[in-house]
Amino acid sequence: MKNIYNDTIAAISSGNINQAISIIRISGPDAIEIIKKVYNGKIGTDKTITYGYIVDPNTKKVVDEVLVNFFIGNKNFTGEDTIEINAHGGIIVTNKILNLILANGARMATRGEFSRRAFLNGKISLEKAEAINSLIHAQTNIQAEIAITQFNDKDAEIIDKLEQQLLMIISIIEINIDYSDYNDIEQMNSNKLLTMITNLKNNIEIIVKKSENASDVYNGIKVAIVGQPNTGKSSILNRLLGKEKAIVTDIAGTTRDIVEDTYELNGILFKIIDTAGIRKTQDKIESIGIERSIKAIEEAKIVVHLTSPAHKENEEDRLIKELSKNKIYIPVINKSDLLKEKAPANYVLTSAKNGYLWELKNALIKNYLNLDYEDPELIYNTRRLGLLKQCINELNNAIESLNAGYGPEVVILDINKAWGILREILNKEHDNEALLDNMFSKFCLGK
Ligand SMILES: Nc1nc2c(ncn2[C@@H]2O[C@H](COP(=O)(O)OP(=O)(O)OP(=O)(O)O)[C@@H](O)[C@H]2O)c(=O)[nH]1
Ligand SMILES: [Mg+2]
Repeated sequence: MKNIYNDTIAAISSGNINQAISIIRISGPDAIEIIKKVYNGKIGTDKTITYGYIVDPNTKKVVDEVLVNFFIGNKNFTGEDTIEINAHGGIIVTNKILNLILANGARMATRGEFSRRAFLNGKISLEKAEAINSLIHAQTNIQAEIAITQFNDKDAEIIDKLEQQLLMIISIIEINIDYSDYNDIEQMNSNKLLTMITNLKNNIEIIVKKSENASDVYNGIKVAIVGQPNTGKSSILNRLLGKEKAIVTDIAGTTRDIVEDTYELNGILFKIIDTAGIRKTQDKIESIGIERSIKAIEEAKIVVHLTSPAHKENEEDRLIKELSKNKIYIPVINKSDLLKEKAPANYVLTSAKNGYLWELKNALIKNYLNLDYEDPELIYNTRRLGLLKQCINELNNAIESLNAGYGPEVVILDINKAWGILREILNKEHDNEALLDNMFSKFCLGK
């Protein structure tokens, strides 16, 4: 594999904090020339480590005592000469070394540029690059496990299977267009074709739906806590988080903007949003906050609707219910410590005051307990999911064309688009060779 860059990049790979060891990484065609200028130690061969000193070539002063890893050639992560300096981990020293390297011919790397080079040099797929990134940013065990499943591209199998089904459909249509005179060819029957396309579309829809559900868990499930002022929304948030994140007072209208934090329950990550209480108000700041509350409901997967004992449902509550259609809706009576009579059965009870939260926690987690994160049909990659949805659209177009009585010449256009999209998911070329191979192998045309 030939490298395509003519500049050399460098960055601190271990994070800019005080730590036991820090790593400065250099990658590109001049990596060796640059290290020679600043390193008093042996220049190693591929995959060796040598010991020495970083020395400022101008002042001749020793900057640090280091170990240097050499990855020479293209059989490494980035696919180009890479050098990693293991230094003593102080921020000052680490930055001094980086500055020396930059002063001697390297350019400061941009975010993710080493991985980007790895991808462009054909060392990792785009999906693997994304999986690495996800692993680094994983906040829960489940996220880390999912990220690792993405290292070996199992999506390819799913997409391949769909592609085979689509090729079968294309073959039937193509043959009926091109070879309609042959007798032994399965004649296209538009009802049969409709069934095949619809089945395939349904399959893809199922994959997309369960993948989106799993992706929500992967990315953090958005939960909006909403309700009338003073019902205890901020108190509930604080209790869940175990810290005083939002301001709590007995003044109605305390929270005026959304307050957000992540909360892990049984390995599942929730992004909890505390909102301004929804009510009619003349206060400009508060009403902006209320608009944001409404937006928070729209963006949330789960709506936790707080009321308090003796509260009668009013216009605002009805608005919240209306906005919560198609969401997981959890009606809650907070301040249950003040309850005088038995609460209605369909409500979850909480008391932020007493720390009585388990009913709410159960309700939050309930829908996510049975997800199988290792289901081989899950696709976590947003780009791929987006393309699958486009594919569904094209199949819908084909179904519409068929229903409107259009012939195979028209339907094939949508189907070919759908096929192109499936190929794009795995970055395959749109090649007709594969189509023809499939066509002839399945239908034995040459006899
Ligand atoms: N008795 C009792 N009081 C509570 C409970 N939860 C909250 N409170 C009190 O209710 C008042 C309002 O609490 P907040 O958490 O600020 O209510 P909020 O819904 O965020 O209010 P806004 O931000 O104004 O919409 C405070 O005085 C809290 O101490 C509870 O479970 N029991
Ligand atoms: Mg509040």
